Amino acid sequence: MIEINFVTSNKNKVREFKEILGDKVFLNHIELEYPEMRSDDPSEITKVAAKQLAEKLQKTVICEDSGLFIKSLKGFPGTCSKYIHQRIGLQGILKLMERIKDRSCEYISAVGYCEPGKDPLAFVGSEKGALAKEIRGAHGFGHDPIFIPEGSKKTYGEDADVEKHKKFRRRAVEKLMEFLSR
Ligand code: ITT
Repeated sequence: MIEINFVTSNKNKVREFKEILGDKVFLNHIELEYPEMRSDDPSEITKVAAKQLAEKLQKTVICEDSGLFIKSLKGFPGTCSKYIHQRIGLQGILKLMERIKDRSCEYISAVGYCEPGKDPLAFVGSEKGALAKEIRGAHGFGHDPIFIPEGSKKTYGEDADVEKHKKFRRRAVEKLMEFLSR
């Protein structure tokens, strides 16, 4: 069985990774907050973090940087998603979008991977969608109650099986699995 050390402070991410990986993988959660560099590119952020964590812990690790990129706001909040979510929340984002017609957005997950002494890698998954006009549903976490994935009328917050259906994280984690099973 493959064993993976996942460094994250976010328990929701652990739950979703477990759902995607099923019983093929033992996911060892290392609960740790770590500093992230400033960049617009989630791959760059997660690679730098994975390298630092692998050297610090002397373990092969994965970590993840994810975020909501709103087209009409030129990609905001993007890699600042956590900070903005803590400061202005979902209502704050809806307010910023009040008179804006184009509500298209994208969710991106970049999974960083690094073995001690080696160069880091990143596996990226994304999913297009639209911002809801109001908060809908309480499933999932973070931006799920305002993100309507392409092809659906419901937000992820309205989907009781959101962990099974969320595509951006699944796409990134499946690329990681492909690499690990090579
Ligand atoms: P780490 O310790 O893994 O960094 P974090 O919560 O700080 O955990 P990020 O830096 O990737 O993670 O922050 C992204 C923010 O975007 C996060 O705080 C959530 O509010 C939101 N987010 C991440 N994944 C999400 C998802 O699947 N659905 C909705 N919102 C999500």
